[in-house]
Amino acid sequence: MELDLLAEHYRRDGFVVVPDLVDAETLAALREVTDQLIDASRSVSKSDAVYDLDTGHSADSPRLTRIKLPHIQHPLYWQVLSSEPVLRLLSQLLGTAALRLHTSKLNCKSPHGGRAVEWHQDWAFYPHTNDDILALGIWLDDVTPENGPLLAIPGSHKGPVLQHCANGVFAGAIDPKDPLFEIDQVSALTGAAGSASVHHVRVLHGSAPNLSNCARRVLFFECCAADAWPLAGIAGPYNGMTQSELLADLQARMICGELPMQARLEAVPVNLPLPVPPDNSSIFAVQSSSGAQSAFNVTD
Ligand SMILES: O=C(O)CCC(=O)C(=O)O
Repeated sequence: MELDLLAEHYRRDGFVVVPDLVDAETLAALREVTDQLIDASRSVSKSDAVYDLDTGHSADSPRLTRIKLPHIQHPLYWQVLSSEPVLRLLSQLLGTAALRLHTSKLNCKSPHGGRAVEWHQDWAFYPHTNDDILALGIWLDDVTPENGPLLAIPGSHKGPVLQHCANGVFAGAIDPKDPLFEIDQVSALTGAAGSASVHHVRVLHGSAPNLSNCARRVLFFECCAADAWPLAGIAGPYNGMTQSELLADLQARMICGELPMQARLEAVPVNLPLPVPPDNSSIFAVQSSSGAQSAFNVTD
């Protein structure tokens, strides 16, 4: 699909599938590096700075929900992020060549039960001064209706920020019974490995457990226009930093162009992700430790 058309769909729906974003050679390299990282998790028995372990993880059968910050774990991931086809796509969708990485993650859903991600808007976790922010998800495996594809509500990026609280704390998930949650409108984003999804920071999305025989691994890069300045965030990269550390960190995250010293303020709705839930070490921990209601209480 032409970039202009992709951008039109993205602006209309708040998400779009990009067929064959990475070539076969790059895909093979990404899969190899990721397999090695997953293999190294065999010696890990507790979630740590690199791995989020899923239920049933063992040395014999590694099961992860996530590899954290893949761009820090291996240089190939940053190489792919800063490759020509990815930069062209990001600049087109974000409307600027000055691009910053907010964060990265490699979400893994193992066959037979890989974890659901409850419905949420990323914006609820990390509001900024403007919402020119998106998540690019590069598919390392084929994504099918059965292995827990990203689900999204078209047009929801233009609507309100829904309530993401449960039991008096930030839950990182909406109430599935929220009357503003139009579940009948849902779209599933599926396609071949090497393709990618892009979703806007305000689009309502989630994904079901993986009930199939096939793994679903997605390399997410959350990227913003460089003049989108972070307002607050939990489970985010800037917690506990001094102003100087924050500046150095934002500079280190520039994918291309310069970090401007002006923030662009837009009239965007902002709910702060507070109070902090008991465990904010990852989205999975936020959603489960807050006692958020599941929209996917399916059993295998
Ligand atoms: O992995 C997925 O299906 C969804 C990921 C997501 O929404 C997130 O990690 O914020």
